Amino acid sequence: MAFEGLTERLQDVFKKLKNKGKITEADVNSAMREVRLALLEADVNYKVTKDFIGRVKERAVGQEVLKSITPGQQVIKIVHDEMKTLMGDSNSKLEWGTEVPTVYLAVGLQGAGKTTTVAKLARSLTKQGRKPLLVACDIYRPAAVKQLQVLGEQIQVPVFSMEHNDPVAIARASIDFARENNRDVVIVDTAGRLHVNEELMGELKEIKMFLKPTEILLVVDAMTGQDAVNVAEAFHKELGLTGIVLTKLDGDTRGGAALSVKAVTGCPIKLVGLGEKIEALEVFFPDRMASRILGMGDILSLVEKAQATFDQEKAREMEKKIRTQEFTLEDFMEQMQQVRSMGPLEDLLGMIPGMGKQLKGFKGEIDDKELNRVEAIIQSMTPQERRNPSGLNGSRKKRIARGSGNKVQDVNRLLKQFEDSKKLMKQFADLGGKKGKRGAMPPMRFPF
Ligand SMILES: Nc1nc2c(ncn2[C@@H]2O[C@H](COP(=O)(O)OP(=O)(O)OP(=O)(O)O)[C@@H](O)[C@H]2O)c(=O)[nH]1
Ligand SMILES: [Mg+2]
Repeated sequence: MAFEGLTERLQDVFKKLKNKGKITEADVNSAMREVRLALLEADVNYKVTKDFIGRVKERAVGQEVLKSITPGQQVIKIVHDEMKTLMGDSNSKLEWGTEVPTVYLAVGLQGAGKTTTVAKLARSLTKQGRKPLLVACDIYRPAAVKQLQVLGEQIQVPVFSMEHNDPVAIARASIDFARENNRDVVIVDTAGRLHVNEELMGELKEIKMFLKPTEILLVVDAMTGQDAVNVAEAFHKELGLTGIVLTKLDGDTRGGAALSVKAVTGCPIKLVGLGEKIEALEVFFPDRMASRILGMGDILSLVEKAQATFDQEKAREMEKKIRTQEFTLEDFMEQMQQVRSMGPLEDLLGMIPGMGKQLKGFKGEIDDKELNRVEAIIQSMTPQERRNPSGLNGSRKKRIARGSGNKVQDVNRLLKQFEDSKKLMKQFADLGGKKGKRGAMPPMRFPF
């Protein structure tokens, strides 16, 4: 999980505050000194930190906070609010242009994640029913066009490229191509450079002039901390960015870029990259990010992730099976695999309030071991046995245990858990049906 160092330190500070019935101005000051150090250590910009602490203190030492019944909680809430404001007051959605096609331009330094990001974005827009066209304007790195083509193929989005031409000409031609081929959004991938330089800016300005992009998105690597912030400042000055995409947040243990870049540049973070996989792109929500940083979890993102992953059609089918008690071990396994495809369990659990800290120690173990075991057991059964597990006798159980490298007790435990969750799900399904809320997926109990 990203930002764990910062989260832990802040939680320690808050624990002290929460444990106090009464809080004095001195308590607030000493807590804020610690928060300040934690932020600086997380590589948050010095001035941003200073202003932030100033605002929190000003609000926290007010009478109504210190005299309230839960002063600790109030202070934490102020920190949360201010942290949210620091990252942007609301989430900034990508805009649509007034003309078709809408144009998005991705810019940034070498290796920041531009090409990956444009492909992720194209995939996500496709899912929303849009028809994107990817445009390969990186003509400098030999394999760059190929890289985009491979990604385009993977997500079934056309890629526009031209050999022996300059980026500006390619960009211009791509608009005609998009119109002729009914593509309503053009996403342009550009070349990176090692540093901000005139050559790069000149080229990008020219592309900007011809394309008049609705969004100019700077892609920066969150792991580079304050360097990312400096890069953003330079690009914003030259190009007038509309948004920032923070990539590699999955590997960012500190959080300095996420917390500083909006405050320093005035330009909002619009998207975040959370992994190398094509689906690892999320809309940036300042309030949810603040909650995550403060270790309050991120339930909303979790719910959305679940909705995006679960196949609605399948969910309805399952619900029907549950109602009619036709739910089998095969379905049970399928559901489990769906949850698995949402990403590492550790990440998911980290989004649940209060879980972040408890997860320390069993990183990556909980999910795979236990789920693998359950899958192995179910896979060792015949299709008939999976459909009717109550008919399993001792010798069959022994066979299944041996076949999956488990003990008979493990098989029994799984069967009991399956029956329990079947009952539980039936209750929920009936409840939902009575209230007339159909199609809602009943909660699922997992064997751990
Ligand atoms: N972990 C992680 N890796 C990422 C993320 N985004 C991109 N990457 C990786 O970063 C590396 C560089 O990504 P590219 O998309 O090729 O970067 P680029 O900005 O197009 O690079 P140039 O075209 O050379 O300027 C690749 O190995 C990506 O898989 C992310 O959000 N998380
Ligand atoms: Mg690239």
